[in-house]
Amino acid sequence: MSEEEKDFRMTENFWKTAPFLFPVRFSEMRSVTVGTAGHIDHGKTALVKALTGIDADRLQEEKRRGITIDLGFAHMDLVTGKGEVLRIGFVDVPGHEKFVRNMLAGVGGIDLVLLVIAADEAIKPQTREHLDILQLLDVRHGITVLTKSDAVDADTLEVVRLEAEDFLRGTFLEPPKAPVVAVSSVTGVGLPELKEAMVSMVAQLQPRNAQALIRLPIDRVFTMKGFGTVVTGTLVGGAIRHEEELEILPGGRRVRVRGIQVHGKKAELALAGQRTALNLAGVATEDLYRGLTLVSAGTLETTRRADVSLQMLASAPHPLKDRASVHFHSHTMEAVAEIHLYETKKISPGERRFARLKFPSSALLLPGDRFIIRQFSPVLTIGGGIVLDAATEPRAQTQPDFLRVLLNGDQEPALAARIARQGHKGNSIARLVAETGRPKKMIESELAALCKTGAIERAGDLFFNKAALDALKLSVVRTISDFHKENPLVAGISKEELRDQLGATSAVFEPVAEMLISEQTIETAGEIVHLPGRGVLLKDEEAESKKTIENAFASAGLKVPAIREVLAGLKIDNARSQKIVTLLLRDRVLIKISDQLVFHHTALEDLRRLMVRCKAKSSIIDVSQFKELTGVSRKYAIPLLEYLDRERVTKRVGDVRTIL
Ligand SMILES: Nc1nc2c(ncn2[C@@H]2O[C@H](COP(=O)(O)OP(=O)(O)O)[C@@H](O)[C@H]2O)c(=O)[nH]1
Ligand SMILES: [Mg+2]
Repeated sequence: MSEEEKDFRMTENFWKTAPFLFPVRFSEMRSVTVGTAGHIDHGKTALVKALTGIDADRLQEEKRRGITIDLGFAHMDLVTGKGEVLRIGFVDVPGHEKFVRNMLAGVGGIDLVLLVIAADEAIKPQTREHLDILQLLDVRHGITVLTKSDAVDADTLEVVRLEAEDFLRGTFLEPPKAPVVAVSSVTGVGLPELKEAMVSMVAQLQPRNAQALIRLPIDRVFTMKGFGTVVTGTLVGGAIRHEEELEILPGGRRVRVRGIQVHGKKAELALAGQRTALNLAGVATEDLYRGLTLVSAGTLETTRRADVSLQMLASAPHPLKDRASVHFHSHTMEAVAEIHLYETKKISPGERRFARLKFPSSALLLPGDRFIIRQFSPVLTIGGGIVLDAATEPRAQTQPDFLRVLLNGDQEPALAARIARQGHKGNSIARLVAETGRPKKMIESELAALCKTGAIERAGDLFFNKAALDALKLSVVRTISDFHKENPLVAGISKEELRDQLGATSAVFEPVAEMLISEQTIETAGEIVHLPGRGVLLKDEEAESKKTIENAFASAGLKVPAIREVLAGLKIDNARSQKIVTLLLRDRVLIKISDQLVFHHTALEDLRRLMVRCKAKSSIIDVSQFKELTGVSRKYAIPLLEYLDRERVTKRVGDVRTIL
């Protein structure tokens, strides 16, 4: 049986038989996750054990070597002055510089940190590195614990306290806002004060959002006999129910929650902020590993690039060049990232810049996620930052101004910018949920507020930037208007062709067309769209007359009738028939070669071919030969030859013509 398994079984059996010590209703309980941080051997694991009675060094190698290699977990309940139970889950991290990557996987989801500084050693390299990491990850609450107080005299303890206060200045752990508590895990001195400080700190914490989308970054995977696959992690958002279907990203595998344990106790529900163990159906242990994330099924997407605000530590040894590769850590995930800087070729220690990160394989990242970057060799934390956008458009189309709006952090302008970025393609609620990782309800209410201001407009299921929608409407109207100009005798453009010419998807086209119809800017007749008062169909008589005229010329070949005679035979009045002739000439169905003579375009095309065949025998032709060849009289032959001269089919040389 593995160490994890023993641990899991122990709590499982214990809580099956033991009654709850504090029988309070679930809603009255607060659950928070507390992380340790600090240099190796400063007493982090001993402190967790002194507080909880649990040895978080669970691996045999850890016990043998007496050092923490991987994350350890423990839990306890604290009771507030008002009798409220606080469930505290601990994530004990390794302090050794070789295991910072494991430390990073642990601190991702914590609410509160205990920064441990041993009174007999004071500030050491990983005290600094861990504090840097905590600040870059935007951990906002914590307590500094001076451990091993029994190992030094009172004066030394005071000196270390002053040193610590100096070291913490300007950080979230600066006293007196954040307390510094001296303890001994050996004698127990200071532990009650530490617990008290934890209770009052937890009271200041904003509860994590249980309404948010589910996100459980996996930090441990193991198999339990009789249970199967078990994963653990700190639930950073949402609530997981028994029997719920979840999705594992990257990959998209669907799994079912067969059992839940929270802070080591069997539960029906896991809430944001809680240390959570899930027994999963539908997946084998071999297919899971630290760094994968369980999410609400069908809501989020993975990415291979992310736009971020990148902060270099002042202590970083070198500037970072554009296109540099670094180790990237976020939540429990670790990857290699290539850094593409915006607006600059290098980022110096202490500087903050926008950058695009590129990953060799898919990753789940969402706006607001904090990350750490470490250089390759020697491996060292050099910076970190905040993810602004993981649904990135090509870099050339990404404006730093867009990133500035996202960095600002206000949700409504950020949503408006995400909608504006899609231009005439619009943006949907489902896509905005996937882009931001924020719950649908919140996005819906923010969109409603934005619609009221007029900054965005809804069409069907899509939301558009007002200016982009206006431009799209205008181009719909222009396209129809152009169609009318080119096709005056056609009722209107088909919806399909219009959509095609606009290059719009039907999700965009249909609602926008509906809008224009209800605004009476355009009109429809079946599948045909036209502008009001335009593209009126020819009446039956006119359509018939048009056909008669065309046929009369088409069948006549070169021996065309006089227009007057053709028109005289029609049922319609002269004005209307003249209009039809004008349109036939404009559309080049009929071609006028002189004041009197009009031909069907096919007759003239035949004539050109005839001239080509004639040239094969002789390239010189005179008027009488032309008359003979075409069978037309002189009255037609002269204008036709002049037409051919103009068209550069023939060239007049004296009395004869050369066929060109
Ligand atoms: N005297 C004394 N020794 C301590 C105290 N806390 C831890 N230690 C010892 O310091 C060593 C390192 O402790 P550990 O908790 O493993 O440190 P970690 O690497 O920070 O987790 C162990 O030998 C502990 O017994 C303390 O409060 N007083
Ligand atoms: Mg340890």
